[in-house]
Amino acid sequence: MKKIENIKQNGLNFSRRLRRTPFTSSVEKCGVKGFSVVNHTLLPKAFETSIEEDYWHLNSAVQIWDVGVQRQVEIKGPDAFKLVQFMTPRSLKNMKKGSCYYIPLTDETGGMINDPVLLKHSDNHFWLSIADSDVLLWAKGLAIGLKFRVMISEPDVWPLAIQGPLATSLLVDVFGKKIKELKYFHFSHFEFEGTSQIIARSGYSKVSGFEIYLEGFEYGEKLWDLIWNAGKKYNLSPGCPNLIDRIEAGLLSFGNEMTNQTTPLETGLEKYCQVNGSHDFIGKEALKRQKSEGITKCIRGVIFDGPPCPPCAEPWHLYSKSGIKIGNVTSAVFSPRLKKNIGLGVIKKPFWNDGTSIKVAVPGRILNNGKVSNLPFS
Ligand code: THG
Repeated sequence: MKKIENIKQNGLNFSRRLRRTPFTSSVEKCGVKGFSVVNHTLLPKAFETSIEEDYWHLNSAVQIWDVGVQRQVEIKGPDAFKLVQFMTPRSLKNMKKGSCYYIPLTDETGGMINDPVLLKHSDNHFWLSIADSDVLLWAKGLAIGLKFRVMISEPDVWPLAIQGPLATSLLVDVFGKKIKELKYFHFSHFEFEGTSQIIARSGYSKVSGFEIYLEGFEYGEKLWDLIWNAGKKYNLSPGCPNLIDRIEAGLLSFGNEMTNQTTPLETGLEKYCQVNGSHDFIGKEALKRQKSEGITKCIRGVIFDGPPCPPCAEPWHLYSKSGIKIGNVTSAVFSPRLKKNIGLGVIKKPFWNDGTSIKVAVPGRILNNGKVSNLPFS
């Protein structure tokens, strides 16, 4: 019988629903070892090197990350500001054109819908650079229901992150000295192949870096190759958001640390919320109530003993010293810098204070001793 060649028995079964990015062919050439799926799009998860080697490299050189999964939801039109403001507890009143804001989006119960980076092009033109949930549908539903005059779409825009201490030197070589003038969480326009492209100083990492919002799928390979070749002298390597770096930095991942069952007050994102401010937003009543009553659980760091832990694919139970169930770990990794396992998770009041002794139920192990930590891990 003829062998069917195009069905892979292990791993992801690719189809058109799992969208490729303009950089997928390039990461395949670099020997990508696996993908995750975010926003129905492929996210490289590993290359030849270990996550620990990647972590040290990210902290000492520069990496190129295909983060095309960070899809944009474009909101344009006379009511664009009104709609975006109505979607978030964060006040956008003082937001300037050319700046980026990290904003929680909430539903009517105060639960998180997403935690995008918002880019302001003008008063009537915004991009939401989203984490893993269908914000396009939520925004369209709201706009239709509220009869707002906006056009909402997913533009042909694909972020490519350049992260690491040598990122500035590399991008100065490619795009010129103007790169140095970019302030953190601000963006500007840069020329590439006769097109104008947006570059921001930002990224899903605690090291410094940039994100190029490539507009035009067809330019993907050209842009990758240009940076790849210029990067040789900086020891550039292919990479992806690094779990050790992300957990150490306390950067949250929507779908892991938070879902629509968690409010921004419970995720440590209160500094991005003006719950009692003058602007109206979806979930305001619920969040005002929660703020006045006080939260009973919150996302915290945990540090725990034992050999390097396996990946946290399902919540691991957390117990108090006396054996009470007090929460769950939702992301965890061994930190080679702290020489301990570290994780992020939801912990109930009053067990959430820095230094509180806890026990972590890592699958297949005796309970590991640990303690609660402030974020970011120091
Ligand atoms: N970049 C872009 N889009 C994104 C992400 C990104 N979309 C999905 C996901 N990441 C959204 N989540 C985050 C989480 C944290 C940060 C950015 C996006 C972040 N936070 C900084 C911090 O916590 O130190 C500062 C935020 C601020 O001061 O406003 O960078 O990475 N394009």
